[in-house]
Amino acid sequence: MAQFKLTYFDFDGGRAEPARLALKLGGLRFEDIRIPIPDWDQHRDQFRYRQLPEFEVDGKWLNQSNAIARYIGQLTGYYPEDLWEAALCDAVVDTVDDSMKRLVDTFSMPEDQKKAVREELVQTTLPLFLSGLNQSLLEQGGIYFADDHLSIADLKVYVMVNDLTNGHLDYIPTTIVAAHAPELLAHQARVRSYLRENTPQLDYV
Ligand SMILES: N[C@@H](CCC(=O)N[C@@H](CS)C(=O)NCC(=O)O)C(=O)O
Repeated sequence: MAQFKLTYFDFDGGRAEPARLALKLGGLRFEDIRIPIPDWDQHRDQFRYRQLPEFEVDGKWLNQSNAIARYIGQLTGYYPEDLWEAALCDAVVDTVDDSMKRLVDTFSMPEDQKKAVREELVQTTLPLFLSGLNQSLLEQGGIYFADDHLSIADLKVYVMVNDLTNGHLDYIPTTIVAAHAPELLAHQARVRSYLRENTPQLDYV
């Protein structure tokens, strides 16, 4: 069997999490290398683009979280084979990135600027993206985002909803998803159940 190695930061969320979850759902054994965030400065220079995640398959190297998730999704059956359904899946994945990038950009801001920018995001960008994703889910039947089957698009949205509702992001109310995208909360519960049923070794979902 191929040797898989995923390197990211030491938390259950963020850009590598859809790939981690797809690896576990697919039953693929992998080395889950987690760099503690406080140690990042001393590790940064060993990575080609000074950023994570990175993925290796039998010594071959891959970067970009969505390319990694797509590759693992294709290996494990969590990426649509139908071209149109695959395009729908990709669009959801990229939409989540567009919305979360605005938030990630605030991480390094001074506190007063971070507060102002996040409060603005809560009023404008996040409602727009959340309600759009809510609508996309409903258009596909309200259960999964593509192909009537769980895919990396569902894992991507699930991780985003977890990140927005777990109370770890200052100035982002944990009620924001309920306020603008109630279907995404039902979807979060559905994906969590699926993960619990299909990856019993996961104890944090
Ligand atoms: N487009 C890239 C973005 C990667 C990225 O921005 N990674 C962040 C963590 S989520 C990072 O490594 N930040 C560390 C730094 O910039 O020093 C991807 O999706 O993989």
